[in-house]
Amino acid sequence: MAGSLRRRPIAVLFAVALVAGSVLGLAAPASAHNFLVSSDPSAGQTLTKLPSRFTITTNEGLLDISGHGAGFAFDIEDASGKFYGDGCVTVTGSSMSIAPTIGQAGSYRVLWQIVSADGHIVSNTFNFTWKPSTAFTPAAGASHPQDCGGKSGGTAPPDSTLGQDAYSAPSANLGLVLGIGGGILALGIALAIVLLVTGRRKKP
Ligand SMILES: [Cu+2]
Repeated sequence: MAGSLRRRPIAVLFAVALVAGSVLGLAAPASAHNFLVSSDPSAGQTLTKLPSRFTITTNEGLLDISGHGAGFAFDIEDASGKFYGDGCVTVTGSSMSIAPTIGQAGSYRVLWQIVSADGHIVSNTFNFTWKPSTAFTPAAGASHPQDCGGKSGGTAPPDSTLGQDAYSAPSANLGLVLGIGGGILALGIALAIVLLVTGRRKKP
């Protein structure tokens, strides 16, 4: 009798520790790199009219220490490898945008690079199709991405090691899944312990 009474607080502490651990596990993905949530144009979209800005929105606030987008890049590249726009990005909260400058109708690639809330650089690319529905004067492309007179990144490195960070979205989701899985597991263990302790107390 004295033995089971002594064991109970330990079991409760153990269960509390497990639940607390799983809650911390759930909180962990929130401090991971930013990841792309939406964009304009969106990946794979056929754009028929230019938006007021080309925009990329991530899951949380971006880190624009310089105040003029140092470390950020938002490049628009056509199928022949020409780049459009001055590379001057505006960072606002969780989004970055550029003035929409583009050439002739055709397929385009967006190369983007951001500085995450945690200071890490994340970059990736996606494609879209430009098919203007009304008469349009194409802008002249440049052979290299522009960097807004040295203020912005200008050279998003899609094939560099930095590009690996672009896969933070799946890993953050995996972290969330693991966190939820851990939470369910912890609750199961806590329930088993409670049943065990209750069962023991009923014994004569
Ligand atoms: Cu990070």
